[in-house]
Amino acid sequence: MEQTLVLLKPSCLERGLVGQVITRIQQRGIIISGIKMMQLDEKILREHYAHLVDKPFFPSLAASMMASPVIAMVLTGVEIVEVFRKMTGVTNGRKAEPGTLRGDFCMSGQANIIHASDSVENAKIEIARFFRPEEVFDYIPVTMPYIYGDGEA
Ligand code: FUP
Repeated sequence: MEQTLVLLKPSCLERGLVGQVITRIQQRGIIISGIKMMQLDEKILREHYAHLVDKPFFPSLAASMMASPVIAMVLTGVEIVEVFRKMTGVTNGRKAEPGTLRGDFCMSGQANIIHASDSVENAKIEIARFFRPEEVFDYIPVTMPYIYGDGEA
């Protein structure tokens, strides 16, 4: 099965939304394979947002990501990268569809509560950036036959 890297941003923690986001993840049938709280620093953010370091908003983006700890997660599922990007919604919460996490829980393009890997290739890189191998648990819930049909997973 595929894996993706998710960060619950300071805007998620500070607003007390962690439980609701994790509930949505679990009620969809997505497996949480790794989860921990981390304080991010400039070094890891310059790597994580390498495609944005030259943008004028990068200093405020970095500050917003360091304002409190974040919750990092590795999520597992069939086609999870695509499934979870859809659940996340577009970057700007004001434009995100209702029913998505951003569309239901935020009003901002920066304080947009959550990060999710945008491709299978980037997910592998991001998981290795945020998690040591022993922090990602290789277990299959006993409910698997009720989450996926025969031959799907
Ligand atoms: P996404 O993959 O939806 O998280 O979007 P991007 O990788 O394009 O952007 C990463 C983060 O940069 C966003 F979550 C918020 C921040 N950002 C800003 O702060 N201002 C902008 O104009 C665009 C993005």
